[in-house]
Amino acid sequence: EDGGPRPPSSFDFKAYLAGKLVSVNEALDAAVPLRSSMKIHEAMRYSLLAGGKRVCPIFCIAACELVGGTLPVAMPSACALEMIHTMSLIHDDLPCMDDGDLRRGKPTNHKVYGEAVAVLAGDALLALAFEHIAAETKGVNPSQIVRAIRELGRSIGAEGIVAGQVADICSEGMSNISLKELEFIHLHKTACLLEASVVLGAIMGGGTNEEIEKLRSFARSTGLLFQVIDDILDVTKSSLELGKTTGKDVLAHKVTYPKLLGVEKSREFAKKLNGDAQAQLAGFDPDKAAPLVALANYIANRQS
Ligand code: GRG
Repeated sequence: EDGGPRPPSSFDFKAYLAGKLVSVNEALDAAVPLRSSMKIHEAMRYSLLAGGKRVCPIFCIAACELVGGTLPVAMPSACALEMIHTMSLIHDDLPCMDDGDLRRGKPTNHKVYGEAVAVLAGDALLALAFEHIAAETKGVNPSQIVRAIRELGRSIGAEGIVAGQVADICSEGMSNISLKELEFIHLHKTACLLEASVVLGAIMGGGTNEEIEKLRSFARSTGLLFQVIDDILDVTKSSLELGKTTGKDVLAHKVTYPKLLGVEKSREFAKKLNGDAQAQLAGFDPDKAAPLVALANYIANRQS
């Protein structure tokens, strides 16, 4: 026993995940209908509905339900988060960024639709995300909706994901990146959207400020954890598999946690981050916190 909170044995995480995945995929399908023969909708749907773990939407819904909200109240935000995650992947795969050929097991958006349409599909998903929250969130006080939209804008712009991506690009080819700089990149590129996911869920669910801040802290640790595990998986996976799934020769030069700390210390750091995350959930009802406890453990233990 390491003392961290454990999900009650009655909680069936596999069934929970499968159920939420179906709900989220149905809602995403409905959110971007295929209108007439317009190429842009086809391009948006191509990447949005290509699979993916739906990590952000599920964290959003779990946070909403933890503070007493319902699934329908969280769903427009959950879909918006996946739209933004997907558009960031489309843009990240472009030749001017990571130049990726494959994403979610399929050719990348620009390989199928061309660069111009891929840029525009990303732009349209970003715009739709905000429209979708404003148009589809029902039964929530407008001041909460405005607060959520503000949080979302901040988390993806020049103080959020974009800041992380720019820092990442500027660090390319530099071998002397510090741990602090690496953490800045990951906190912004990856943790910001997970933070927004959980915070939006908690806001829509009517959480108190204290609950929202605990969940924010939980998400920042979990987001960084996601990236540390990603870095560890990168070195433990075979190079053959890596070539198939990632951008061209970016990885050879990429600074990662295992490169700076070694694999063992990176694993210890991951364990610490999971402990920090779980500690933020200690004050909540254990039954209600079970999904988030299990989700953080899932991130910590994932093998792919
Ligand atoms: C957000 C306005 C805006 C612009 C985008 C290109 C860019 C700026 C940012 C790059 C962000 C990026 C690609 C971060 C990495 C995020 C990450 C953890 C990707 C992997 O996500 P998974 O494993 O993928 O959850 P699936 O396919 O399962 O969804």
